[in-house]
Amino acid sequence: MNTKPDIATYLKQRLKTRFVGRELHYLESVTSTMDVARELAEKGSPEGTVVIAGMQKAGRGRLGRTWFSPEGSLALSVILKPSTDEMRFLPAVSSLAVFHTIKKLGVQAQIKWPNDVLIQGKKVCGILIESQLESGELRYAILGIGINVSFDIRKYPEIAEIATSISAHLKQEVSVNDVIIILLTELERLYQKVAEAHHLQKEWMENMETIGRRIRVNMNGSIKEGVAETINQAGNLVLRRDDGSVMEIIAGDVTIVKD
Ligand code: BT5
Repeated sequence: MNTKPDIATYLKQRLKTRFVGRELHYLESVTSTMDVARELAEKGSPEGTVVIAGMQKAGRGRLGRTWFSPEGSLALSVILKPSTDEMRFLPAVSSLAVFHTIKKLGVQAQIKWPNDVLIQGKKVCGILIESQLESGELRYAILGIGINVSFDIRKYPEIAEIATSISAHLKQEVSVNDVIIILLTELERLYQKVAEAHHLQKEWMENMETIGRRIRVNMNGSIKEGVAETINQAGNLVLRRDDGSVMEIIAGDVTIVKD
């Protein structure tokens, strides 16, 4: 693997975490950090191993969608090995870690269920969680986080209207390495809290723009509309339809319907 030892060493020296980033690979350019992390997990890399890319050539979102991660964006994947039961907290842990990271940089963000992070309604971060199961038990999960730190979104017409970056809000350049250090520190802090998951759940909902709003959910082409009532213990969205019935949404794309 063509890692860049200088950046990896620099980041490891600055990180004060216990296990997240103790094994850390920095690659200048990759297809997707998800693929590299998966290879490492298959070879037995420990929990907390982090793969960071300076840029991705084939970054991906859910359902094979494209994720743009040019230079100036943060793209990383982390190998985690929670219990099968704790796996359901990863969306809360990861989106809250990003939420706190952005807050520490001086910008107020919001979480959009299940795990996008927005600034003033525009997407600044996407999160992808892939898991590997064996006989119904989780072997490992790969948590992929992409944050638009410091690049000019206007150069990407496909996302220019829907996306934003941290630097656009701070009106100055932001160091991707600084954001990596804060993010990995927050991620470890929150991941260690999964044992007190009800606190996480509460904090997650408090910072979610989706709750209480009228929304439209697209589940692979099937559209449902109603009010987002709450997030249940399983991490699923509870939707109250206009006829009063209640539906549990496990996965889907949410749009806020303007009143
Ligand atoms: C996501 O998918 O939001 C998950 C993105 C995860 C990216 C990380 S980067 C590190 C790791 N390596 C990877 O290859 N992936 C992970 P989804 O909810 O499906 O949203 C995808 C949609 O977001 C696209 O169809 C675009 O509309 C939009 N999009 C693409 N690039 C974007 C960007 N840089 N900023 C904001 N929106 C973007």
